[in-house]
Amino acid sequence: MSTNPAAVDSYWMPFTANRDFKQQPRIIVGAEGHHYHTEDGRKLYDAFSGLWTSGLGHCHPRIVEAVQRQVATLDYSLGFQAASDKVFELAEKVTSMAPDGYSKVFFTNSGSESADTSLKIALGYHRARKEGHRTRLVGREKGYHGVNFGGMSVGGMTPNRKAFGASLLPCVDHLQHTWNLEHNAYSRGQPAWGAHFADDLERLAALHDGSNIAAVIVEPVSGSSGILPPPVGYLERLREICDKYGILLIFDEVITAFGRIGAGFAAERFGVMPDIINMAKGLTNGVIPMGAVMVRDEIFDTFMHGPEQAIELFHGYTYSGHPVAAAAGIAALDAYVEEGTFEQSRGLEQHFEDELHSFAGHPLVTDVRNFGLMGGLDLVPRPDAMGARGLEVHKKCFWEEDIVVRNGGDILQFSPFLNSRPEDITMTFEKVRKVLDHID
Ligand code: PXG
Ligand code: PLP
Repeated sequence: MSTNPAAVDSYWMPFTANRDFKQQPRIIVGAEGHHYHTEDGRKLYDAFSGLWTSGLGHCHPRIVEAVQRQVATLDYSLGFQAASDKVFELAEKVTSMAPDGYSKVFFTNSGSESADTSLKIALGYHRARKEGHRTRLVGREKGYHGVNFGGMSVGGMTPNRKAFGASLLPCVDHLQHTWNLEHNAYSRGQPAWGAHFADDLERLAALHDGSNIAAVIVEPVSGSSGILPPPVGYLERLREICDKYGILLIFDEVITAFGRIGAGFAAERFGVMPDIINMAKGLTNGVIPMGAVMVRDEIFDTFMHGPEQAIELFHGYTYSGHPVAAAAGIAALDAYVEEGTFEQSRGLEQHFEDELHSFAGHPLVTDVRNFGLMGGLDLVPRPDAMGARGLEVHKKCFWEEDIVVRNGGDILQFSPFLNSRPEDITMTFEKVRKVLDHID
């Protein structure tokens, strides 16, 4: 059976070449474990585990059952001034999984909403401390914090910004990105060179005075812009400079949280504690949309002033703490712990790294980067057709090799399941090699 053309035509797809797609639509009708089912009856291996979302695999029985039970018990509950039992239970599970010192979590519905929420919390925190002059927000080139106005403004991916240029938030600066081919091409894991890129924050503190900067937001490992692990010592240095000037440090862990880099959070893996941690995706294993913003105790406490009956944070979404999402989150977090998922993910890292780096020296590949179970392969762009080669690899993988490989322009991105079989990681790269060996 195939979706009727009028239906295909009606949908304006996100981050998609719509006209190209509609010539030969790639439509998925089912999923199970590590595979998707297509409407033409094929089974595809999912080498991107959703969109970084579904580390435990698709239709995980425990999560499916929890969602089915919850939707029949409490389909929706208001979340303002009253809330479902499930969201409190999830809050405790999230904070228990976190390093010490983060005991409060706010719920959103996506990573983009988490970005905007975290920036608002940072501004509100400073104002509550009578430092309302701290209004500047600092992101980083090549950063991705979603598509809402706050996240887009602090984000640093040119295509996501340029069409909306005049409408970005004011009072935003960007640190330099840390990618450097000359020094760090084909690094395995964290590059040894580049901690000094963090000193770019000193430049901004000198320009504006550090006392006017509210927060710095970075992905501990950049994902969307092509997997950029932090140089050794970089995050530590950023933390030190933030402390020196009283600037809040926000880690956007929408991709890195929940096992993608072999720990509950990147903060734990790197041993660098930010003030605020954003998450989404793996929080529910992608099953129901949900995001969250977790803060250090002191940030929450700072808001808890004034009359007790007064609202402390004028912020929230209709679906903040949705009971069905919360039920999915509880089941996902229980599965991570009981199945030893983070340890399993960590155990796959070396094999994944070795397979990925076997592309060093391929004539179409210019750089290879990895950290945890995040991997990027840079392809040589076709002259005058940026992104065309990457998209062709995605399409050939889909139609000819029965695997889903994600391309961000000419960068191929890999996000294997946290519970992958090593032979499936090998199989993924064999298929990618076959495609790369046969395209121009
Ligand atoms: N922050 C980070 C670090 C992200 O990776 C978001 C915020 C936004 O989350 P939402 O849920 O609003 O999409 C993200 C999302 C890719 C890819 O191909 C990455 C994301 C989304 C879709 C594709 O790398 N990251
Ligand atoms: N627009 C209107 C007119 C609304 O009433 C609301 C919420 O009540 C929103 C936007 C925000 O929607 P959400 O809370 O789902 O983000």
